[in-house]
Parts: sequence; C-alpha cells; structure tokens
Amino acid sequence: MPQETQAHTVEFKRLTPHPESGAYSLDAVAELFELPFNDLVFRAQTVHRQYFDANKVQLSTLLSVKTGGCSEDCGYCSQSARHDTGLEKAALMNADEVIDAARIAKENGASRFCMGAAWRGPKTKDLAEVKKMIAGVKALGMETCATFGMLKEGQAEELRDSGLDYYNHNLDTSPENYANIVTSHSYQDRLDTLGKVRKAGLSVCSGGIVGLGETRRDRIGLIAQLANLEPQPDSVPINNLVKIEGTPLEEGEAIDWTEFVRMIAVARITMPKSFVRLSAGRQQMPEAMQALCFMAGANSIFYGDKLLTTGNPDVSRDRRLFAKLDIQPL
Ligand code: SAM
Ligand code: DTB
Ligand code: SF4
Repeated sequence: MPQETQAHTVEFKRLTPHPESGAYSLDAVAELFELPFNDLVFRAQTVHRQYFDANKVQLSTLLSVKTGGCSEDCGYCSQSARHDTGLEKAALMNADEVIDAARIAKENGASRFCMGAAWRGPKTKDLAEVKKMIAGVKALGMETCATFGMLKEGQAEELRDSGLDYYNHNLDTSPENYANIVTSHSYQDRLDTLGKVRKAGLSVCSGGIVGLGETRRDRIGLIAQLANLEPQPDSVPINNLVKIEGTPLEEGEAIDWTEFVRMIAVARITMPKSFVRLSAGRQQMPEAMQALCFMAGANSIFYGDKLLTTGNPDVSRDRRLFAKLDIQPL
C-alpha cells in the first residue's frame, strides 16, 4: 500500500464491543474517546452512513405541560421546588391547549411532539387529562413522546394505550456520579422505569447531560450504560447543561466544545441504529459546532423556540442553518 494511503487508514478493529456478549466495557468506550478527534469524527460519520441518510435530521418539539414545583432535587433543574430559580409554577395544562400547540409544531415541520411534566412521577388523578392530550396529539398524525418521571406498575401500559409512542427518561450521568447530582431518587429507580417502558412495548428515549462537573470517566460510564441497555434506546438525547441561576450547578465550568462533539461521536458509534439528539444547549452553541455534531452523527434536534423552561434557537434560525448545511427534516 502506498505511504499516502496508509497514513489515511484508521485502525478500527480493537474498538469494538465484546465479541461474545456484545457489551461495551468502560475501557472500550474510553478508547473511542481517546481517538484523535478527526479519526473519531470520521469513524462516527462512517457508522452513521451505514444506517441513516447523513443529510436528514429528525425534529421533535417540546412542551412543558406541567411546570415547576417538582419534589425532586436534580441539581441542574430549574423546576425543582428545592431550588430558588424564580420559575413561575403552572398547573397541568388542559388537553386542548396542548393539542393546539402540537398542531403548530406540526405546521412548522416537527414530526414528534414531546410533553414534559415536572413530576417525580404521574399521579393517578392526572392520568385522564394526560391520556387525552396524548390521544389528541397522536390523532394529528404526529409521533408522541412523554417525559413524566418515574412510572408505577401499569402506567406505561396506560400511556401506550392512549397513543404514546416514546417515553423519555434519561440516565443523565454515570451510576457513580448520580448521587452527586440527585439524591431524591436513585440510578436504579431510573433503570427500573426504563424497564417498565420497554416491557410495555413503548420506544425508549434515554440519554444524559454533560457539563455537570463530571469527569470523562463519568461520560464514558453514561455511554456504557446506555449502549448496554438491551435493546439499545431508540433515541439518545445528549444535553449540554443550560446553567440555571439558583441551582447548585449554576457556576460550574462548561465542557470544552471538542469534548461535547466527542460525546456525540461516541454515542453514534456505540449506538449505531439510535437517533442521537443534539438536545439542550443549542442556543448557546455556535453554528459551526452544531454542524460538527451533525458530522459526528447527531440526527435529531429539539425544534421550536423553547425547550421546557429555557430558550432554544427559533424556527427561522434553524431553517437557515439547515439550508446552509443542505439538511432536510426527516
Ligand atoms: N421530570 C422528568 C424527569 O426528570 O425525567 C422529566 C423532565 S426532566 C426536565 C428531563 C431531562 O431534561 C432531564 O433528565 C435532563 O436530562 C434534562 N434537563 C433538565 N434540566 C436541564 C438543564 N438545565 N440543562 C440541560 N438539560 C436539562
Ligand atoms: C431531554 O433529554 N432534554 C429535554 C427533554 N429530554 C425533556 C429537556 C431539556 C430541558 C432543558 C432545560 C429547560 O428548558 O428547563
Ligand atoms: Fe423534577 Fe425532572 Fe427536574 Fe428532576 S429533572 S427536578 S425530576 S422535573
């Protein structure tokens, strides 16, 4: 092989899951993070093209259907009743208002509508309204997603029967780091809910946040947890911490942009058939960084000018970015 060609050949062989179990060890994930940046992004883009059209990105719109006053103490969250973030609480919205918002999201081009509630988990008294909103959004012809916290036995089936397609429940960080961020529920609680969601036959959306003050080893641990879920999550949101005044994490140092792109690339390589969503934090991200995330295999975004309680690039800005990158919505 001529010298020049050799120089461009990337050695991929060792960086694979365990040949028999298919599981990703922490060391195998760490090796991916340690690849030279260009080799990692190239590999991620190569894997991406095996399963997806590299010029298509899926659009999900979020709506907070019940805001603030949450009993949980997640250190990053504007909606925890334990932090003084100045957020105005709001009761559960009625189904008609939610369906109207979904209709607008659909007109703007979103294919999935994700309803979020600041709950430890849904209460029985709230389920009737929630099921009505899910059914109404589904009837618009959109994919439906909900993120309502921990589920009790039978609730996933109830949500499924009302028309729910996806349930979002993030592992957020490594098992070792979880108690530094949240103490009011455990990592095992999160895994148990994911098990119930899967058992009910719902599609699983699960990812995490970076920029919490975690180490790279924690990021590796999060990826290994997600990649070793059986089956792997259908969607994997990767959030860059949006710093919220009044939360314990308001003053931490953001991770370097290269580390964020690495996180996306490693998620793509280890979960080749999953949608990897470039999630919270896009408003603070330069366009070139977002473009690199797409190059590294991100193929989904939150679309619309609001996430749950914080801002997101508005629709016209995202349309301009997509036009520059020749990306089409899926
Ligand atoms: N209460 C439910 C729960 O905790 O699963 C659903 C809503 S919760 C806001 C959904 C996810 O949003 C969290 O798991 C976290 O990954 C993400 N998130 C929340 N606040 C964030 C922030 N300030 N920056 C980035 N991501 C955030
Ligand atoms: C996910 O992983 N990120 C979304 C969604 N799933 C529910 C939420 C992001 C929240 C960002 C902070 C806020 O707007 O409150
Ligand atoms: Fe509550 Fe979810 Fe926020 Fe945690 S992340 S405080 S559970 S809304």
